[in-house]
Amino acid sequence: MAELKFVITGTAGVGKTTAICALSDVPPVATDADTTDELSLIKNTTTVAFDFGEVILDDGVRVRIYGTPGQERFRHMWEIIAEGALGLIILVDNSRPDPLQDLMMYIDNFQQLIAETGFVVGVTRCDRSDRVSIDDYYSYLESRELFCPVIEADPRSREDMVALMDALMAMLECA
Ligand SMILES: Nc1nc2c(ncn2[C@@H]2O[C@H](COP(=O)(O)OP(=O)(O)OP(=O)(O)O)[C@@H](O)[C@H]2O)c(=O)[nH]1
Ligand SMILES: [Mg+2]
Repeated sequence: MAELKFVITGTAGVGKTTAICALSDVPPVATDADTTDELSLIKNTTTVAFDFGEVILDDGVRVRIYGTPGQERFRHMWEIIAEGALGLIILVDNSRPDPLQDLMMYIDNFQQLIAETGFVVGVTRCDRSDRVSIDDYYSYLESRELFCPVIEADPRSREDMVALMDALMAMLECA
């Protein structure tokens, strides 16, 4: 049976673990530990290794989804998780001080994966801040000669996350 591997990345607290819990058709695996630093002001736990979930598509294809740790001190995991991946979902927290800078950081770090496969951008916490618009994301990507779907997505919503995954699959089919 065919298998696909996708990766979800983005800043600490953007909602990667939440997204995989919402998406997964099997009990998800998380490697969260208690937060100890300034992140503890925002939430109680953080991913220290990876998240794992699996989506079974209508045609029986299994999509294995791995989430990265968001904190930069665990960035040694990013390359390991990216190995063999066929697509990337970058989640961007629209309520952070400079979401476009965050996006740039993840595009730069996953440059190879992006060049070899495809990626989509999911913008979270649009309910908390609309300072940066979806058009601003498209303008930024265009300035870097990158073209991909940018979609508002609440990681708690399975429907939103499925829409992101569908957009990624459409991108991959076009490539
Ligand atoms: N209101 C609102 N809350 C959100 C949204 N996106 C994420 N959250 C909340 O933000 C938190 C995200 O936490 P996690 O899923 O642990 O984030 P993470 O990206 O896995 O973080 P690390 O593992 O630390 O990198 C959860 O409490 C979500 O409910 C959104 O669009 N709106
Ligand atoms: Mg996490």
